[in-house]
Amino acid sequence: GLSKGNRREQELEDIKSTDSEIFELIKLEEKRQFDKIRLIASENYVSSAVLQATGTVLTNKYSEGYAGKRYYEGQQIIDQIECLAIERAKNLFGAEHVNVQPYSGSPANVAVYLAFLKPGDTILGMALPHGGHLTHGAKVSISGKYFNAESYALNRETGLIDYDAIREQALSCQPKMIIAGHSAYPRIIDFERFRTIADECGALLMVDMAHFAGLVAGAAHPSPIPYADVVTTTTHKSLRGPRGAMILCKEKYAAAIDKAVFPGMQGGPHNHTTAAMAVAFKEADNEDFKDYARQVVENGRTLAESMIANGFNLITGGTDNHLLLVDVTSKNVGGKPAAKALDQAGIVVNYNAIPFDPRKPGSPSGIRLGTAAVTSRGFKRKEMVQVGEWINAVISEPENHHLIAEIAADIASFCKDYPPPGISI
Ligand code: DSN
Repeated sequence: GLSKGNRREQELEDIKSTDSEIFELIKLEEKRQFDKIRLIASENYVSSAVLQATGTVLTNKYSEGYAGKRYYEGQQIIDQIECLAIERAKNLFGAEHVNVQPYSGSPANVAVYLAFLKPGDTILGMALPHGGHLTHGAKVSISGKYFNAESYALNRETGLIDYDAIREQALSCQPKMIIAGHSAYPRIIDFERFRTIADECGALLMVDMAHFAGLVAGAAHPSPIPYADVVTTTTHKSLRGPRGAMILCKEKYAAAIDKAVFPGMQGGPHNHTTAAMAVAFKEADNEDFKDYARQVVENGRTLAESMIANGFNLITGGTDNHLLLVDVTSKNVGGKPAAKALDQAGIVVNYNAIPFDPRKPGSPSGIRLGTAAVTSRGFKRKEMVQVGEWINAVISEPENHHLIAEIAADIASFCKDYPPPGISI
């Protein structure tokens, strides 16, 4: 509302007088986030409450260690904040133990490896070009350099996870750890099946639920918690919290995980982020958030229908979560030029490899779409159908600058009716 807008303006007044360049850039980024349809599958709009928590004096405090066992004095308040964040995360996800200190998803994943693996140990994760993450064993990442990283592919015909093939591969390479989870897989993962495979070859099971954590919290997606030894997640994607991460695990691994995060990987936690996480977990622990999570999935289905009706080829033929992977080459365009044209038109996506992509990673066949951010600004069926129409119009004529300018103007005007959380312009 208006009062929130005024409050935010007042907060930014000090930036304006101290550093007009950064002030202008922040305002421009606010406007960009307001005026454009953000379909980046890993992004969202946090609430004003989460935003405010990140901009507090909590950023001033060092607190290496854990509540009751810190290496600096003055932790009377910080201990309470971190404990609140942990308790809320435990309740929200039904986890036995939670560490909320990882700076982001990549350090969280590496902390898990540090807790359980030695350099050279074998890990088995989803291949990066098939939707896995860099830290699931990609050769350019520390996870691929320090460990013997084997990767599983998706099924060539269906684009789906091939559990029988993973089982065979696991029994043959005997990984110390199997990693489930993804950055670009549009379907639900069978965590129980992964558990069985891990048990059969004596591996630990880690699930990286970063993309779908909000759907798990909102009961719109199965939870990996009962099946995995360790679950990692960022907090800023579908979960709609601040940029950060956490590790959830069984109590028997609590000491190993905590030691790996601090002092293994990190120094002082970012307390302003921890507080904002606590706020986000409170926001996620109610019926409104369940409605949000259901709507994210519903919007994914609607967008998938609209894309298919417009002649696009969706990897796996659809989606069960917030994410769509679209092969745009049927429209005689590559993923990168498609993404660039969409951005100019006011629809922000990323170009993305598709499984067994015949094109190079720098210029792949696909684009990735996600519905978490637009659902936060109130998009439903009608809006998602319209988004599909716009995407088709742009990708059908990516060089038509006149058309793209017209669509950009239409989208900016359309977006005025859907103010996102945290931004008032
Ligand atoms: N960068 C995130 C994503 O876009 O999926 C994953 O790390």
